Amino acid sequence: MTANSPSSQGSARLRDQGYAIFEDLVSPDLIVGLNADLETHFAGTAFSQGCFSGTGTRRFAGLLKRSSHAAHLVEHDVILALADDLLGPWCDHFSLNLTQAIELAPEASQQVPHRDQDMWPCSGFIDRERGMEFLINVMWPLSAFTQDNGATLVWPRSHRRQDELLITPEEAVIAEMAPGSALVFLGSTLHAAGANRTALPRRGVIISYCLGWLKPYELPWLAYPPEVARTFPRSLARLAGYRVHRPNLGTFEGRCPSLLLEEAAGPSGAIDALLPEQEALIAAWRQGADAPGGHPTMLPAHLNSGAASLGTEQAGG
Ligand SMILES: O=C(O)CCC(=O)C(=O)O
Repeated sequence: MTANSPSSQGSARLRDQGYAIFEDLVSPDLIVGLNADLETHFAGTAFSQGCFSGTGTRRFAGLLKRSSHAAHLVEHDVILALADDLLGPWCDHFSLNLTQAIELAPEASQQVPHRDQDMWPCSGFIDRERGMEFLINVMWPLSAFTQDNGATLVWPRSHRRQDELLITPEEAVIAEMAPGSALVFLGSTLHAAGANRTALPRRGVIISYCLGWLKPYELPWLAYPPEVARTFPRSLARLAGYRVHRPNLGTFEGRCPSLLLEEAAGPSGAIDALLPEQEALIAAWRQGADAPGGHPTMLPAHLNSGAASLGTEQAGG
């Protein structure tokens, strides 16, 4: 990511404002194709239930198996660079959290303002000054988003106001945008779907990415079982959960679940997936423990600070 690339400018804006709109990120034709592929799914989906989703909305997930166009959005290079910049420092790798199509029917009322990171209770315990984010969200409009049809409402800089559950409506911006553009916002940013006061549905697609060690909103291994994930480009399958998160998290039979992408998968026996610094730490411990007169807790002084952690029961056991 270069200093003046759309991603680096976008990252700076996201860190500052908590959201950014990227215009003309993909061709409107791609969005027309995606919308056409999703048409029958919208038609066949019942209204959502519950006071969060909103009764006048239709939602369905698993978009990667419903339209080949969805992969272009999921793996958009500007978006992946943003996710890498904002989430990368806090995990071994980030993962797909959700792909969901949303339709606001005419007369759908405004959604309750919320922050998506509240799904994960630990998000309330972190030191906000360190800038840790759990998620980034991308809203791709399928129809033009306007004030009247329920364009997403975003509260600028609300990621810096975590102690305020709600902020006055006057402070919200209305993310009006055309198909081909995208609204990106942080998991810590207050937002909501607006109210649709028109006679036509407002449609959009939400694609979100989270820290790879979090439980995702949508379980990708159920949405895309191995026989489906095998048809994806390898990079997409990895994003959709077929990748171990070091150390040793999210395995299948103790191994990286990417083994399920091979037709002839049949190996047995766990294989550690550790970060180089974890391997070095264990090697240092082993050296100390195996030395004549060595003690099992012996580590070189620079590693024995308490900051060094194996972070895994299996590796440490
Ligand atoms: O549809 C929108 O504009 C936003 C939807 C949303 O924030 C949600 O469902 O969590």
